[in-house]
Amino acid sequence: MIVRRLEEIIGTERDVQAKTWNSRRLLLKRDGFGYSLHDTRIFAGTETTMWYKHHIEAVYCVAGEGELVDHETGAVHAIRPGTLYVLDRHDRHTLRAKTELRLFCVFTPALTGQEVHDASGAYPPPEEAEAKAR
Ligand code: 9YT
Repeated sequence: MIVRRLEEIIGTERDVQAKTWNSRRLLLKRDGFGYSLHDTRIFAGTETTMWYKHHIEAVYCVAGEGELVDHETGAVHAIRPGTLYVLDRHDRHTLRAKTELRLFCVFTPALTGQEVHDASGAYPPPEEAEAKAR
């Protein structure tokens, strides 16, 4: 059994900072489950464009208000507590946070640790991230 608390992760290497977000990575590849689980904050007033070419991400909003733009269709979806979205087609998307968003995110395959977005908004493929983590 694994029991972990957010307070134990804050300020460690599992607490990853980017310009528009901060991700507390509760479960990573090395934990051995095939998925990673993150407690993510998206900062108020920011816009983040992402494109997970090598991962599927499921995102569940538990706090905050924002908007999700689907670049494939142009559709704009309201994000509020209780909203789930799944990027099951590696969809390019932009997340706008009106207020700070708190999102629980699950990635498959699991992230290895320190991934931050490249210029296209992607994370590297698992093999590449693994090589960097060594
Ligand atoms: C919602 C989203 O994709 N935010 C970017 C950070 C990502 N969730 C992560 O690495 O935890």
